[in-house]
Amino acid sequence: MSAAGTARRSSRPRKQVDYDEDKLCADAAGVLAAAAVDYQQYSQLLLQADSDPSALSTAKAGEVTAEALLAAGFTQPLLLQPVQDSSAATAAALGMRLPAGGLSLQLLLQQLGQQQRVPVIDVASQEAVPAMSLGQWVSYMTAPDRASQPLLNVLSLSLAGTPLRQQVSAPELVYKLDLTTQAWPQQQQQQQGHTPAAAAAAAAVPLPSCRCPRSVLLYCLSSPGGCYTDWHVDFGGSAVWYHMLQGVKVFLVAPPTPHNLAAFESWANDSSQARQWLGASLQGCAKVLLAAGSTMLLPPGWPHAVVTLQDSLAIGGNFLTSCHLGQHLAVWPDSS
Ligand SMILES: O=C(O)CCC(=O)C(=O)O
Repeated sequence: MSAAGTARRSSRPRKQVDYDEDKLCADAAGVLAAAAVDYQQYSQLLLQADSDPSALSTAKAGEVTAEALLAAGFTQPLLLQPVQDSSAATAAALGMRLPAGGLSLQLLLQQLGQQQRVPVIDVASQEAVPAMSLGQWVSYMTAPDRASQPLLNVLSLSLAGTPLRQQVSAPELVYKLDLTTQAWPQQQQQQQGHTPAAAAAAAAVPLPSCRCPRSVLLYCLSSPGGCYTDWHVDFGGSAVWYHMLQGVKVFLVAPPTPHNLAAFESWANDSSQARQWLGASLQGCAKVLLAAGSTMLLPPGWPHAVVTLQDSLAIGGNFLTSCHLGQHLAVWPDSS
C-alpha cells in the first residue's frame, strides 16, 4: 500500500490519477476512466494458475514455534490452519488476542469512530484514492447497490494507537520473530500493548536509546468479494502475516528466485505493466487459500497477487526477522 506513508506494497512506478475526493463515491465514471488493470481477467488467471504445493509449509495453529521457524530459515510461506473449527480456540493456539465476540466492521466503527481515516485502493486502477472515513467505508461495504459503484479495497487500516489495540494482537509467533519487538520491548509494551509473554521474552535485550519505530505490525484489511490486488512485494524487504477473520482470499505467491525477481523487476519498471499479467512469467508459484481462521506468514521478497472471493475481514502486518537481516538491509536503501 502506498497511501500516506503506510506502504506495504512495492513503490513501483505508477501513473498519477487526479481524483476529486468529494466525487469519489458519487462519480463512478471518474474512477472507471482511470481503469488500467483488467482485474477480472487477472483474477481468473490467478485462480487457474498452476500451484506447486512443495513451495509452501502447512501446519495447525500453535504447532510451529518461532525458534523452529528461525532454525529452518523461514524460507517458505507458512500456512497455519484453524483448530477445532473455532475462532476462539484458534486464537488461543496462536497466542493472539481477539475481542470476545470477534472483530467485525460494526465493532471497528464502534471502537474507532465514524471519522477514523481509512486508506482506500481503487481496484480497477490499483491506485490509492483519497481516504474515506470509516463511516463512509462501512456504508460502502453494506450498500445494497455496491455492485454499481467502483470496486474499492482497504488494505492498511492501522490499529496501532487505537482503542482496539488492547483487544487485538498479532500471533505470539510474530512478536517473537519481529526484530522491533525484540529491540524496543518496553516502549512497544507501553505504546502498542504487546502481549506480556512477548515482552518478557524480549526483556533480556538491552534497550537502545533511539526512538521506537512506528508500528506496522497490526493492520485491518476489509475487502469486498471480487477484489484483486496485482503483483507486489511488501515494502522494505519485510515479511508479512495475515489472519482471516471473515471471508476467503486466494494468494498466488512466487519464490524470490533470481528468475522470478528479474521478471518482477522488469515488469515493475515497464510502463505497460497494467496490461501484462506477471504470473505468466513466474515459476514455482503456490496458491494459498485463506478462509476464516487461517493464518499465513510470508517470508520477505515473495512477489504475490491476491483475489478476494467473498467479502473479507482480515488482520495482518509487516515485520523484520533476524534470519533475513541481510535481505532487509539490502532492500532498505532503495525503499527508504
Ligand atoms: O488482500 C489483498 O487484496 C492484498 C493483501 C496484500 O497482499 C497486501 O496488503 O500486501
